[in-house]
Amino acid sequence: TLDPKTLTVFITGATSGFGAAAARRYVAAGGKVIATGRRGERLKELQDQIGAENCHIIELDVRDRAAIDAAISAIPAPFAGINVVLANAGLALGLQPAAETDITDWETMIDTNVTGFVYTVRALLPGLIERGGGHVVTLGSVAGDYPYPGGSVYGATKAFVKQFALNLRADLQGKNVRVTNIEPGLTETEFSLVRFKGDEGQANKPYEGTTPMNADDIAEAIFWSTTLPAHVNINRLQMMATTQAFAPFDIYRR
Ligand code: NDP
Ligand code: 8X3
Repeated sequence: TLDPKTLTVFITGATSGFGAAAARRYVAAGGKVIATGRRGERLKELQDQIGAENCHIIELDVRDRAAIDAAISAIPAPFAGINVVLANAGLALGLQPAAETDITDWETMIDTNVTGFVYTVRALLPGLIERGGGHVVTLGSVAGDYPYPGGSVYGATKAFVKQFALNLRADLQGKNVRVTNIEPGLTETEFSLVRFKGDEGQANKPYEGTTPMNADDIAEAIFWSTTLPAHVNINRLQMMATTQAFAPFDIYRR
């Protein structure tokens, strides 16, 4: 397997959930991380917990392309050898039927999960190739494969992420850059709190009476995929809570 001590991981969305858990996982194994996100105080807390020696932090909104470029060009030497990009920042907003949705929620999801996502990958990819290879890990979702009511734009952004990751892989043939799309289902993080705009009652509902996955479960899968022997590429990894499965087609009857 690949020695995690050789890894420098650029993480978007490291202030919470999967990104924060992944930062902890890599540093615990001796790797280095560049933890980014909009909430600077959260980044500072993370850095205080896991140590500044192996965790560089950058306050960053992925929707701001100039800020991403500036941040990358200012990365200090000990963190300059980025060889894993964890393009994780993303969100769902709302669960209303399409005709009733707030159009600005759709805009925010597209701007973050699609536009900010491609800004991140595009900005970091040339460096990975120049340094001889690496790994791009993207955060898709079961929502990118399975439709559900109210999931119109969120699911579509995750279908975009999936197809982008597959196309990237085709494009990177011979460049020694691995690409993995992690596709989780029900996982308890701040995801639901964000989706329901801070309404804790609504946010807790998806997890009530069941055992969802947690951020560490997903971080472990991310870590595993990036520490496999260099000749192995996980293309897509779909994960669900054991308590989550499939439902039959929904037939409308008069
Ligand atoms: P959280 O809400 O816990 O974390 C989301 C992270 O994304 C935060 O660190 C947040 O940081 C960051 N983020 C959001 N918008 C921006 C932005 N504009 N610029 C920079 N960072 C941003 O959710 P999860 O950890 O659960 O979600 C992580 C990813 O996994 C997302 O892409 C999500 O769609 C996906 N996913 C989640 C699932 C789940 O059930 N939890 C299942 C499948 C996929 P900040 O607000 O500080 O900027
Ligand atoms: C998050 C999982 O089912 O809430 O991507 O869309 S779901």
